[in-house]
Amino acid sequence: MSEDLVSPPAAVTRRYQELGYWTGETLGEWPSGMPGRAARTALIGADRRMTFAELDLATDRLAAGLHARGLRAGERVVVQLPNTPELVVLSLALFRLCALPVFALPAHREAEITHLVDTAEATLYICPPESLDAGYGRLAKEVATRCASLREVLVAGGSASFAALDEVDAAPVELPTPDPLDVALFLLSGGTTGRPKLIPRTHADYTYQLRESARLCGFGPDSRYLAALPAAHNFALACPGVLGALRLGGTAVLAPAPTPDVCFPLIEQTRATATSLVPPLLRLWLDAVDWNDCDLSSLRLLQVGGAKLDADTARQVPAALGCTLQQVYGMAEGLLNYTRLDDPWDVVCRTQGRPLSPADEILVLREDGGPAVPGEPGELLTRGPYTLRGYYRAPEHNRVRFTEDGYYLTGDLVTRSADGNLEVVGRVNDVVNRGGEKVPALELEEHLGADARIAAAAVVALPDEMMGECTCACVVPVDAGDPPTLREVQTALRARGIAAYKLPDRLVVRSELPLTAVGKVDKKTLREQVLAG
Ligand code: OOB
Repeated sequence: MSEDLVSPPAAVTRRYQELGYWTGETLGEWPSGMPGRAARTALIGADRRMTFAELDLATDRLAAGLHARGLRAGERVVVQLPNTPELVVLSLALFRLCALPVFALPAHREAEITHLVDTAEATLYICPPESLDAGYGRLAKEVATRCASLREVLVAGGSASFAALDEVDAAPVELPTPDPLDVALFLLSGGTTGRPKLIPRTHADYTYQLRESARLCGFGPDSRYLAALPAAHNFALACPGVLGALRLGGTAVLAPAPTPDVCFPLIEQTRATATSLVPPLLRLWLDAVDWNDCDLSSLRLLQVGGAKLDADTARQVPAALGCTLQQVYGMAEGLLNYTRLDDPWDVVCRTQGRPLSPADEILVLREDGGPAVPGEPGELLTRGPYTLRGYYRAPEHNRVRFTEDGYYLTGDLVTRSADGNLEVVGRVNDVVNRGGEKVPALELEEHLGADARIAAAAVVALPDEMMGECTCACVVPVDAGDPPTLREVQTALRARGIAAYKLPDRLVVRSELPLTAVGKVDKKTLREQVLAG
């Protein structure tokens, strides 16, 4: 498998080891030295609680059961489970077996799952329960027939055609010891174009990310992290997320859905102290606070990231939810930027923070390749102790997404201020090219979002005979009975002092915007919907 992986030069590995960033720690084991860990609550799911002792035993038995069915170190396993204790037990079991989970999201379907199984040549696919969505039954069958590398499909909760994950069980056996420099898991690239790519993450880089993120976020043994977003996504998994809370002897609470009707009562019941959301969900939570009577007072930290959060929404968080806000600008590929808990409030509301590690190297490059000065937008390039050096089995892609000296081209347009904080101002290609005049989608979206009559907005390019492309604003009105007209939107934008060429040419009113698997606005689908009329 190693020829498919791109590793950093040996000297870089040595440097990260000497600096103490890459240690001998591996993901399936807890760091020693925490008295009383066994009796503490590790996991809380909808219908099940587990102490660390129970979690460890369940993990060892599942690992042994999988081993007995033929699963061996180095094999890849596509894992697609909702937020349940089973997801955590399975992940830890795979880490202990040195088998490599490929973390798919519950929203993925045939096209994505078959692509992941085929690319990883996975031998095992773990499918979500049919009780959650009848479509999963079909999905399991489809994947089993189409993917030649698969030896087995296991279904959570069981099914008529496949063995049940819950029944895989055996007396614990001796397990291999992972090399901390080995790949431990694969995350998926979050791009909204093309198929998801596989991101190899090693024990050393991922444990470093967990450790540093937990320290930065003030996590400790009393942290109770609520996974509202899919726990298989980097944000909820390890920033510091579920794995970060567990590592310190804290508790992970697994929410079956991220909506306020599910999460608010869970926060009250479990006294959750921290959680993370994408901006569209934060807006839902803020709206729900008015009619909610749950006690949210245990919540100390709300992390928001995954897409740009506007400063006005950010400012509402402490009064509405009674907790601190932290912006997180991260990517499955590695680099994480956080606002710090003691940053000035204005920095927390207006910026997406700065890199987690002193060893994160950042370049902000203008279109002509020169370095951008503070405040000037450019593409963000990065390399560092937890950023990939290449996607798995994607040499053509790697040639264009990495520089020769190992920097990853994020495709994000950012500005960096003199104090080092980053602001995401767009995507390199998310620009409407209106006859040569460039309209950055995110910039226009932020102006639209500031309109009191607009609840949510997304800007997409549509084909245009005259200009090549024209600008289409898709908006969700605050009052569905009284949506704004194109003329009214244009007038309001003009009043904000923006250039005429940036005004939208078309307005599409929607009751909601399509979302990606993790809850960001899915512009690719939105554009297809608009084109289909
Ligand atoms: C997170 O990871 P991915 O891999 O799903 O998506 C990464 C991309 C970034 O390159 C950027 O374009 C966008 O999502 N993004 C943000 C952002 N956080 C991510 N854009 C603006 N503001 C932010 N705060 O989305 C992710 C991974 C770990 C932690 C948090 C988010």
